[in-house]
Amino acid sequence: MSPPSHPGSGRRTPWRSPLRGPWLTSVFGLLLLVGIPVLFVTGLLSYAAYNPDLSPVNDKTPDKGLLGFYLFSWPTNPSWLYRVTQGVHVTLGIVLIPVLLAKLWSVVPKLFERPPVRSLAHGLERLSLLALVGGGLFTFATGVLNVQLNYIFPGSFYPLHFYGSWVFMAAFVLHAVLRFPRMVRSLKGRDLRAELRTPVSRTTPEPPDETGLVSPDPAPPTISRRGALGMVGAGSAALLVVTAGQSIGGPLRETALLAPHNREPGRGPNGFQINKTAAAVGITARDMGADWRLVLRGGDRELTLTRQEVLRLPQHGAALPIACVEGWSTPDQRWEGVRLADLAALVGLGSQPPGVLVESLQQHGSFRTVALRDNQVRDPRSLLALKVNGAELSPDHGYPARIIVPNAPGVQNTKWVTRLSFGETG
Ligand SMILES: Nc1nc2c(c(=O)[nH]1)N[C@H]1C(S)=C(S)[C@@H](COP(=O)(O)O)O[C@H]1N2
Ligand SMILES: [Mo]
Repeated sequence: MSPPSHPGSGRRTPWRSPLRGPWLTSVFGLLLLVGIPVLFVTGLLSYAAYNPDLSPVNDKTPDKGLLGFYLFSWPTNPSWLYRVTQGVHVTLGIVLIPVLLAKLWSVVPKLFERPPVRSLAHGLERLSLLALVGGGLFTFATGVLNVQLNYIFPGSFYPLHFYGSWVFMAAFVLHAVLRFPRMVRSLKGRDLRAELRTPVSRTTPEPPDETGLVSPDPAPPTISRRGALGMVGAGSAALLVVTAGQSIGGPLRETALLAPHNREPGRGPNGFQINKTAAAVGITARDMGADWRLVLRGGDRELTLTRQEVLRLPQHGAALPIACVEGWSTPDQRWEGVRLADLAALVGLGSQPPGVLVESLQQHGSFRTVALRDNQVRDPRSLLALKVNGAELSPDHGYPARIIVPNAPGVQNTKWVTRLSFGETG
């Protein structure tokens, strides 16, 4: 190998792309500056929608402390809101992955800067970059693995994604504030439209500047900036096409090639996506059979009903979706059953009913119990559903009875319900 022979740089750097420079980094940075706050806000809303401050059974991050400062009582209106916010959260997160990777690629020489620490200030800056890059990759990775149902991290998804995102956002805000003026300057330095007309043959490096992003020893171009932006854009567009269908539902669900496909619901009235099947959580035909009872509790009153008795109570309908935290959702299904408020009245809590602790037949695993807030119990569309789309609930959709509440995350729509304790939070 010949010794390095270029002035100004003692050793040959491995990062020689002539595309790297403050302008390209700023284009990716601007996209993330718009997208990541949307991810953060929709993520915060999703956490609030779980009603974590209502009950320990709802709270997956009991040590959140001040990070729960913003929690509020999640509304039941409009009924499609969580479908939209969580669909946006998951779809946008997936679509931003190529942009995130491109941004990292564009600054990679900075990440491997040597010496790694030059001064105290420089050391602090490097630490914040570690939180930014590490926190960002970690938050995206946990999110993707969770929606792919292939969650391989040690530890529960919720606290890891929650705390990871706070670390990431703290570093992100600092980074955005410090770099904003430079980003604006860099973006003004080149014209995007002109860049989109420039082929490889006329692609030249950006002028060297103090950012250190421009290679001191650039290689000849093999792709234009137009090509690089196009590649990232095409990657994001492809991810959008194979992801968004799971949130839109209906026929478009078929296009969601990246969404979990291992729980085919079949056709007919119960032919919409299933989260966990009865078999998967150990619920047998016997559990759901003639011995099933619904226990209602309110204060010191308790009432036990058979399914026939529940069916004889006034039945009401509501058209509501199921919207999972994983981003998939169904269009409105037509549910029929007994209003939660009417069930509260049966145990003497008729006017202004309180919240309720819902318990499932399910013995093991997550989501077998949930606490619902009073605003949810009081909504006339909140049902203990016995039927869907005109048919009995299927075993996998929660037979003999399940909760359905407007604008609630899927986890709160408990299946195989056996006990409702009004005024209790668990
Ligand atoms: N008992 C019980 N109820 C449950 C669950 C569960 O695992 N166990 N999963 C919840 C989740 S996360 C979702 S998204 C919805 C999905 O309902 P579906 O399978 O009828 O579509 O059920 C909820 N109810
Ligand atoms: Mo879910």
